[in-house]
Amino acid sequence: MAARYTLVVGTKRFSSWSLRPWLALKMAKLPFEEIGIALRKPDTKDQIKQHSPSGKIPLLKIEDGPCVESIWDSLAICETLAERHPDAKLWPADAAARAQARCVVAEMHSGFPDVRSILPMDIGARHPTPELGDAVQAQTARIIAIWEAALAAHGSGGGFLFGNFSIADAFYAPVVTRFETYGISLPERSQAYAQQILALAAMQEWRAAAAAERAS
Ligand SMILES: N[C@@H](CCC(=O)N[C@@H](CS)C(=O)NCC(=O)O)C(=O)O
Repeated sequence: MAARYTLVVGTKRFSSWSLRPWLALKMAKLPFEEIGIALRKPDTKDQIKQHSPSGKIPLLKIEDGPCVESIWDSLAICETLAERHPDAKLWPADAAARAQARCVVAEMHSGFPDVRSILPMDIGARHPTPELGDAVQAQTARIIAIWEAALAAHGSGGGFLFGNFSIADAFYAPVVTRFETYGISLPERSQAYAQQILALAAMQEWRAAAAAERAS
């Protein structure tokens, strides 16, 4: 029997970290259940602690026969899915492309702090472009350089960063929405890539759920 997956996610409007594994699961067509936790509430910490030893979400619960395990980091979840489902090709098949994809995912996972804080994810919303200091401008330029280089080398094979959808796209999808929300202009190829990500049925599903949260 297939393992049962439950993904614990935060408020869809804000939780950029949650969007990554959620999108990877959807794009890999892996069925899963969801537990949603409202962020920025007085009881958020307590709610998260009921699931996650790190006090952070997302977290993937895997129930496989008698074994139950929890994976509590967005990259660890994506790596675990790639390992358990090689047919989903969540990493590029080519070793050199895979190494590059891992580099850009690592950059996203551990970097761009000013983009995160000055351009927080607010999916579907439009806000005036804030004052972009030197750090945000440098980090934005680096993200665009990553996209341009990956798309130039691999994009013709499917329009994603490494051709077909990969974990790299899952990791940069929240940034795509930040650039849309704050009106950050992109070169043509990156703009086409951003549009392709935003048009994914899964992204629209997440966005609709975020809009429903906002209305409730
Ligand atoms: N490195 C973690 C970071 C996850 C993270 O920072 N999650 C935020 C929500 S998006 C969180 O759980 N914050 C706790 C809180 O809001 O109390 C990952 O990649 O999953």
